Amino acid sequence: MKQLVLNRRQFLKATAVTGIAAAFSGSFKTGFTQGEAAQGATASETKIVKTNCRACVANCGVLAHVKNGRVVKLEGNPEYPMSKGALCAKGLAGIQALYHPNRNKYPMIRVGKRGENKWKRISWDEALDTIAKKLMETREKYGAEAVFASTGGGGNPQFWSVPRFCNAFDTPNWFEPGCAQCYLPRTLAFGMMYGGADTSIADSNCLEIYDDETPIKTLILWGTDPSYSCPAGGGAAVAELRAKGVKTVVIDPRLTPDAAKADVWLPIRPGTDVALMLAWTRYILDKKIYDQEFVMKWTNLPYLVDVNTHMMLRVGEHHDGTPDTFMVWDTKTNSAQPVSYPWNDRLAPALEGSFTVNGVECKTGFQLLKERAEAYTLEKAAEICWLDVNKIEEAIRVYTQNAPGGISLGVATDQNPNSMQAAMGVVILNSLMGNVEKPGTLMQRFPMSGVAPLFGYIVQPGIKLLSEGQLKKRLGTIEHKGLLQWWAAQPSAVLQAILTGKPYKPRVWLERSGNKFVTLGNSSSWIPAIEQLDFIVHMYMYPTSFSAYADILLPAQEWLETEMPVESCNMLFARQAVTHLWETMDEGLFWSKLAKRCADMGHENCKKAFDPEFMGKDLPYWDKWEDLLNKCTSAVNMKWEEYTQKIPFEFMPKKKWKNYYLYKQTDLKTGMPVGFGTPSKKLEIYLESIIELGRTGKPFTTYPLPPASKDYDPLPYFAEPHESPLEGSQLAKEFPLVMTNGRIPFFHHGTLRNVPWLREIYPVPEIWINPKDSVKYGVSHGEWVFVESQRGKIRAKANITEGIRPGVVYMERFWTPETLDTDTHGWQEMNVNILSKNDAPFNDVIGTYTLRGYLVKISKADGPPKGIWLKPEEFKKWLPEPSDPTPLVDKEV
Ligand SMILES: Nc1nc2c(c(=O)[nH]1)N[C@H]1C(S)=C(S)[C@@H](COP(=O)(O)OP(=O)(O)OC[C@H]3O[C@@H](n4cnc5c(=O)[nH]c(N)nc54)[C@H](O)[C@@H]3O)O[C@H]1N2
Ligand SMILES: Nc1nc2c(c(=O)[nH]1)N[C@H]1C(S)=C(S)[C@@H](COP(=O)(O)OP(=O)(O)OC[C@H]3O[C@@H](n4cnc5c(=O)[nH]c(N)nc54)[C@H](O)[C@@H]3O)O[C@H]1N2
Ligand code: SF4
Ligand SMILES: [Mo]
Repeated sequence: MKQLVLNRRQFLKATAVTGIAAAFSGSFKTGFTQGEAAQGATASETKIVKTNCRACVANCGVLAHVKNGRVVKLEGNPEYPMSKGALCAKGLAGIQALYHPNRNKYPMIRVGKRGENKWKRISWDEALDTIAKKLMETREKYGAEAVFASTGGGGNPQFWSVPRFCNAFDTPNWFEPGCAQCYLPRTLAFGMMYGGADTSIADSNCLEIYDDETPIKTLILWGTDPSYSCPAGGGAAVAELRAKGVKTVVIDPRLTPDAAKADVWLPIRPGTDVALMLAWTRYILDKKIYDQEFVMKWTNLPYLVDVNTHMMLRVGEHHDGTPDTFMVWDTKTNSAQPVSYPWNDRLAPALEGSFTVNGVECKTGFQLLKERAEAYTLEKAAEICWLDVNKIEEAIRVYTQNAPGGISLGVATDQNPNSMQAAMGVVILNSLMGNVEKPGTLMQRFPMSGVAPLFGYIVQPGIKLLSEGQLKKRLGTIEHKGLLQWWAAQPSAVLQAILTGKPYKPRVWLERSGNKFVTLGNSSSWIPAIEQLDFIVHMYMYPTSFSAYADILLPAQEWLETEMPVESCNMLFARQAVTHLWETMDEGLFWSKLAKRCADMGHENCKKAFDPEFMGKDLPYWDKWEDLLNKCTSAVNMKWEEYTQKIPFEFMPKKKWKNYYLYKQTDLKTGMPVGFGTPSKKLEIYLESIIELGRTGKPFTTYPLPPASKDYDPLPYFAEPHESPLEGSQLAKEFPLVMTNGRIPFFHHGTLRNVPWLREIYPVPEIWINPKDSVKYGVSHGEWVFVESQRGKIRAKANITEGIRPGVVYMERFWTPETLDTDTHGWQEMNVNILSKNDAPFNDVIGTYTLRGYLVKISKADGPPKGIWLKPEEFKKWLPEPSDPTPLVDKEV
């Protein structure tokens, strides 16, 4: 193994003992001389490097202007099919983030007491050795499961590095603050019911909307605001569609730019979406406006279900990859008949009805869905969701009378305990209208290149390493087996295990993302747990509140320093490192190095991870970083170097790539239609396989796990938010307002709060309050208010606006790097996650807790929190300190 080589490191080791802000500030000069100018440009010429932003998950194409080895300007790359040359404020902030005077520059070790904030610079070798030693000791004493890791969610290009490392280390415990709270409910529902991608615009799906020629006529934005969550790409695409006459409906308690321009805006009460979805379903079924042919032939709704076991009747179970043979009620013969895949034209199956088959009481899937939706009349939904009954009907009509179209589901419904059911509800509403794989619809399975993202290469091989016994110990996953789709633990279960020691005590935390106090629910509840941990590592681009509690801090690279392949529609791009500063390291490399250290120290599993004899050609680790990149680009038969010279290029001509109606095409192996990616090859609106998931973990494990405490429900159900504002609620007397959240376009989660130009635009969090509530609670526009839940109290600045419905308030997550060195470490003053809820009830399938839709109260405050910056000139201290580039870290493991 070659050691890390860094320029003149031996002369530069600093031994200063100092506070976080000072430790990372400009006063801590390195004296590094200038290395080679980035990308081979001579000192005087400006070179334009094609790269991709990663200030959020959208990866917009960027042209980085590099002069004298420094990035001097960023602009959008017009070749990128999704953003078409646009960049948002976060992307443009890349230079201020890169050259921020408070970057994490070197590995640091704590020298004072934890939280005292005193640090000493160490070498990467020392850091890796110290961490690996601690991991090995912990494993020896308490078992590998006593080590847990966490990472960042949306926008984190190295997401899968963490489970990969954990698998190699043989600990089942890692989490991220999204997951059960973000995206997993949707990937799970769409994956299990349809076998294709979900319809999140902010997660770069709904590829149909980027096609200038799409025949789409209507777009439903359900709990998503692309104008804020992906402004340069999806947001712009939605605006273009609207300009062309596409009708839109927005279901959102907040008047976002998309809501303001919608044909119908439904300002729903937070947390009640499933009730509204069931009402849409009932209306569509009742009025028989669903796509009869599609529902009959391509969904599993005509199949008979045993009402006692909730399982479908089968005459044949097939184990050769062909679908089982299910039963329908044939109206010609008035008897139950088997229907082989794909269809039997001699049968006339009943869609609705209850039947007795060999003494077994059965109903069709359709009948069960109908009964599930029965209670949700438009009037009932209006009452539950605080909506106007006529507006609900108008919205359904816009959707059902303007085909083709589709429903895009955002993250809003992933953030309350009804999460999985909402995602199922949207699959159903898209499918009932036959909005599947047609031109102009959102549910599509267009081919991917295999090059990007890196996920597959990074995690898949590693799964083999996690032993069966260890998987059973994964915290929270036995009860919430939907987490298995992402191989993740449940954060609340990890927290409880630390606090109670049951079923065992996690002791070491490897944390690799921004500010967990801003992104985890009820973040103060983590403090007593953190105090009990033996060892905490934090790796990030700059110090955050979380760093204050760590024992070792590691410097991660900003996106302008990293490399990875990027895919957009039918084209390929490359994120290219345009510079390298100090001793920052790509995160992917860090996890490889740590696994290697553990292997060197005798960790058998980690050794296997590097052993081609055991792992075969799909090694989860690589000798060189470039080997991984080469492996990715081998999907298009190129080495990384050649690939970066060719980008951008089409991996498939657009016409071929837009592969509509995949389900109807002939599978050459079987001679049958391809169908959907489900066990029955039908769109599984009645999600029978979720029952087996709960009982055994299938299809995400190869061996059975102990069952969850109760079966999961194959159809969506509505659950009133636990903290309910409805009449009769005791809690609502003290906390009368419903709190919700949503994106603003200036920051990505906890990131970029240290970028002067962004903080100048949005220095402090606003709380949106309806004028009626402002009168009721005696607060005026622009005033500081206290916001309080059962769990804590924060401050925010009042924005009195009709843009939020009465009874609901809205806020965004916030922390203040300027108070990092104070007792609050910047996360306690204005952070909405001090108020949110991370205990039961959880979503049954996935373990989701409540980030949106809990109760708060507001009252007048005497002013802003102490020490926060409000005036533009205060942020000047954070203006870029252009540092000379340093030679790239040797990318050998
Ligand atoms: N109250 C409330 N809480 C929330 C939410 C909410 O709406 N309301 N949203 C939830 C959601 S949807 C999510 S996804 C979570 C997010 O919560 P976290 O995942 O904890 O968020 P961050 O760590 O800030 O996100 C990781 C950041 O690091 C940046 N990054 C850049 N390069 C790298 C790299 O190489 N490696 C890594 N690891 N990171 C890199 C990413 O761009 C990203 O901005 O927060 C959740 N918490
Ligand atoms: N600028 C910026 N962009 C981001 C991110 C970021 O932090 N900042 N994060 C990225 C990530 S990880 C994600 S997951 C995506 C999320 O992207 P989106 O899915 O677009 O998510 P949000 O804006 O968080 O939430 C969407 C809308 O839901 C509304 N809402 C709140 N409660 C409810 C409710 O109960 N029901 C309904 N129907 N609507 C509700 C909010 O007002 C908000 O306008 O954004 C990504 N892009
Ligand atoms: S939307 Fe903005 S932050 Fe996200 S990738 Fe594009 S430019 Fe970057
Ligand atoms: Mo997310």
